[in-house]
Amino acid sequence: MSVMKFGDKSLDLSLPHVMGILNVTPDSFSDGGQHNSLEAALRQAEKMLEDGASFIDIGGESTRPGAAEVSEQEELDRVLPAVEAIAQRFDTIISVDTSTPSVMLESAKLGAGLINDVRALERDGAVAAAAQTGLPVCLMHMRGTPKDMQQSPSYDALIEDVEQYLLERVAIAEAAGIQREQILLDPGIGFGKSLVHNATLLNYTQRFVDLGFEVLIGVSRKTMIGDILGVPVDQRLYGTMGANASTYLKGARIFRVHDVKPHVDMLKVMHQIEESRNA
Ligand code: 7PM
Repeated sequence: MSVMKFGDKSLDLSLPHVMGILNVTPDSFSDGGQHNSLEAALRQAEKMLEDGASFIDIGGESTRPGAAEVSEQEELDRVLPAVEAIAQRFDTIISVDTSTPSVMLESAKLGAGLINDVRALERDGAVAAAAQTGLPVCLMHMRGTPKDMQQSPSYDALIEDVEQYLLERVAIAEAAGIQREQILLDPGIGFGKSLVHNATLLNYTQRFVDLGFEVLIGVSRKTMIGDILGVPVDQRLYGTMGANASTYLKGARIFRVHDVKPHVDMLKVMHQIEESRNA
C-alpha cells in the first residue's frame, strides 16, 4: 500500500485515481456572471464526484497554447470562490492548477489538498509558497511558455531532457522542505511537444515511476489525440482512454480527465485484471 496524504485526506496510490478537470476561466461557462459560473462549477464538481473522481482540479488560468497570462488578482477571483465552495460542500481532494504563490497559499487555507503546477514551481516565490502550505505538489514538465511552446518544439534527447528537468525541480522542492514522498511527476503532454514527443513520453511512463515517484498524466482531449485520429475536441474520448489505459499499464496512477465516469469504469476493470494473479 502506498498511501499519500493530501491535506486531511489520504489516498491509496496502489489503486488508480481519476482527477476531474474543473475550469473556472470565464470562457468555460457561456452564461457568464460570477454567481452563475460558480453555480455551474459546483454542479459540474458534484457530477464528477458522483462519477467517482478522487480529485477535483480547479484551474483559473488558461494554459492553452498561445493563451495570454491572467493577472494575479483575476486568478485569485476565479479560483478562491470555487475552492471555498467545493471544500465546504464536498468530501474530496481539491487540486489547484496554479503557478501563482498567493493562489497556492490562499487555496491551502480554504482546504485545498494538492498543488498542481504546470510550471513546476518556477515562478518567483512558488517553491517557498508551496513548501509553506505543507501540501503535496505535482511537478510538470513544460518546454517554453504557453505563448510559444508549440512553435516547432525540438529536443536533443527527449526522455533525458524531461527526466533531468523534473529531477532538478524535485531537488529544488526538497531543498525548500517539500518531502520527496509528497511529489508527483507529470511529463506534461502537449506542453512544448510534437505528436512523436508526446507518444514517446507516454510510452516511457515507467521510467518516471522507476525514479520512485507517483506519475500523473494529463492527456484528456488534447491535440495529440486529435492529431492521431483527425477528430475535433468533442470526439476525443475513446482516444484519450486508449492513451490513459496504456500509461496505467506502465505505472501511472492519477489521470487528469474531463470525462470521469468512462475513466473510472475503464480503470476499475484494468485494475481488477492487473491484480488478478491466483485464479
Ligand atoms: C486550455 C487548453 C485549457 C489546455 C487548459 C489546457 C495539464 C495540467 C493542464 C497536464 C497537469 C488541458 C490544459 N494540462 N496539469 N493542466 N498536467 N498536471 O488540456 O497535462 O487541460 S491545462
